[in-house]
Amino acid sequence: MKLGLGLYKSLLNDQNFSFAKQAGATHIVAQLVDYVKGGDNPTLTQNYLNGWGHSPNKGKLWTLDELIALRKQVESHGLILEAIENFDPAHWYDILLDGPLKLQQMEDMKKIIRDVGKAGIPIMGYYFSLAGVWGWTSVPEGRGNAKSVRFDASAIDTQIPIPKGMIWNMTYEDATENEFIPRVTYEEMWARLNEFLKVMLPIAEENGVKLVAHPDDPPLPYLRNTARLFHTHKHYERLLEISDSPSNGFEFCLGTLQEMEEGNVYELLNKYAAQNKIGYVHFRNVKGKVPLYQEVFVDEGDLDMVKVIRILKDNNYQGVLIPDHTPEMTCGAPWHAGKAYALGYMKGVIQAIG
Ligand SMILES: [Mn+2]
Repeated sequence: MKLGLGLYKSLLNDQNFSFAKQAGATHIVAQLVDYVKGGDNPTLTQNYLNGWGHSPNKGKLWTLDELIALRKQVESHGLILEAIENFDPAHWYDILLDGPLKLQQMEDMKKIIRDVGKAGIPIMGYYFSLAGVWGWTSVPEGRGNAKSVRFDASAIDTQIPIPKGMIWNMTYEDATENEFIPRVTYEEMWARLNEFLKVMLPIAEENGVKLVAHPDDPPLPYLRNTARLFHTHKHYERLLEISDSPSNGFEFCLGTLQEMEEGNVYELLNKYAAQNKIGYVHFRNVKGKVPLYQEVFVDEGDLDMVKVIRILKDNNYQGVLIPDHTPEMTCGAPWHAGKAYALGYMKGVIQAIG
């Protein structure tokens, strides 16, 4: 098993590749969508109502040259670019919405997946969701008053509809105030995912790319009046019904899976690590479950992270673990300190269990 660091778009630079290397990471998971505020010092949202931001990339796909340049830059630091995490909502919104540009966007996505493969990047993480990550607040109520994410369904209206022009908690064109995405059922979402994967998995396989799905964060059956595909362990496992392609797999987010109402995360991890269905792991801990939970430091939550590493080792897991969003530590670089803390913990446990 390998240690990696996930970097937001605003952090994809030499300084942060050095930071990753210094903290013991060997791999990078890169995000190319700019959805986090704060640039060099990113911070997770405090105002969930406004969305993560705007994507200006409608019709502007990632190019093969850009992807290759990123891989080479990562490699120049002695690191490996393991994955790209998340498609740009401006590239595939009508696939998610079953809208009029769907066929064109399917062609665009084929090109992106081919180019990710041609660029020598083996994994593409994605999150097939309309509401996206939504409804959190970041509050200074973690250990030592660290700022960390809380979700409390009772404190918000979880079914506020999504304005047109927004998807996945980002706008891709001007949002229209009084027009909203109509209610979308689970069956409709499932049909959209099924169609998407039936087309993309053969392309992914041909180009040596694994497409791995993140579970729904927060894991509610409906959010913003739209169904969520992967809000329980059983629903998440259903992903594999679509295809047994080696390119079809999980972006295994421990925290999100622990937040779900039922199910045993260790059993799920053991089962799919054994089947080689895990592209990479989001290593995050949490206290509580939906409808109320708080993200916490890796060493203090409901999950036994030592047990997690042991399960991965027992299954000879060859993939990468990255810290997921972590509580922010009170200092000049809250995000970096939080990640360094998580990476140090992870490295220590891996060495001890080795
Ligand atoms: Mn995650």
